[in-house]
Amino acid sequence: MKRVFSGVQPTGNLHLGNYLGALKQFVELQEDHECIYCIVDMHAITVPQDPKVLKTHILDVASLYLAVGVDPKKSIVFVQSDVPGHAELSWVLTCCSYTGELSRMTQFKSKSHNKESAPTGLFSYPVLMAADILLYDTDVVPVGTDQKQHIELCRDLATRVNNTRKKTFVVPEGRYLKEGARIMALDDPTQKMSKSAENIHSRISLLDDPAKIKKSIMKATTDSEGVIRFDQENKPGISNLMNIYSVLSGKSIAELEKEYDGRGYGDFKKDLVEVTVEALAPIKERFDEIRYSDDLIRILKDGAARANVIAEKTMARVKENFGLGL
Ligand code: AQP
Repeated sequence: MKRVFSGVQPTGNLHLGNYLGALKQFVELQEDHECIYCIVDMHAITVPQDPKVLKTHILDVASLYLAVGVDPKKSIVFVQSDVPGHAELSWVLTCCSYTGELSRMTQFKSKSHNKESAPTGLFSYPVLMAADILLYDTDVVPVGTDQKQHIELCRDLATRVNNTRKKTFVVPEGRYLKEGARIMALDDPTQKMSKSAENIHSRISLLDDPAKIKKSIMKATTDSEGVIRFDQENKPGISNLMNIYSVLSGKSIAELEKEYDGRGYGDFKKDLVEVTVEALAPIKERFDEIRYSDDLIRILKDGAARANVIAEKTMARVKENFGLGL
């Protein structure tokens, strides 16, 4: 069976982008793959975090994994900082990466705002991500298309090490969904939907109540043409809403264009509110059952122990091939 690894940062409540771009794939893949899903808390501290809030978000994200359908009987679910191999391998890979290639990462450029005071951790974030993946001899990494550049770097690092030392790593493949792979912000459809954006109406969080969902969708930026037609380049706002509608309802874009021919954005948005509320209701219900149950901590501890067994084997091989330790 091929091995799958992916993770999400506990930087806030997960939104539709995280769900449609990544989590939906997590659930599908666990049927015929050996899956390892991580809450990547060490990535979260690349920007300042309040420790109490971070702890809450770790448990929220873990509960949301389970609420959307990740099954701990089929998949390993754990918190990144509970397995020391992530930090250890990250340092080894840092020594194999070039400052030039890291400077070209678009996520670093957009998050650092070109400031000299940008944290070094933000700069080396993609190396830690490569370590997360390579630590588990991962074959497949399900992520949103925004992570393509980081996956390519991970492949480059693995290949570089394999070519200059003994074969050490499995070179993984990214797995991106065609539809819903990139969900854009509701207030600015040229930016991706993001957990940490200041405007809460830029995103639909999986735990939003119906009133908040309604407000965010009804306020969403569209255009002045008033025609429901998919055109990513010239009509990014309505195209983003159509994309969300299509993935949540299972209706194709062509079906939506036909159904809303001659109707206005108001009508379309009202229906999208209904579709979204309906899709998220069962997730919220399961989240409430799991979040404060004793099972949650047990599942995460058990997941960390299972992940650690695999990680230790990889680290022994890495140390051997790099000549580290006794
Ligand atoms: N807008 C998006 N559309 C599709 N997929 C997305 N992902 C994130 N945003 C979108 C995918 O979700 C997974 C987890 O992402 P992450 O939290 O680890 O990092 P991120 O990409 O930086 O997500 P955010 O929401 O934008 O977080 P912040 O605001 O903290 O930086 C990844 O697979 C990602 O592709």
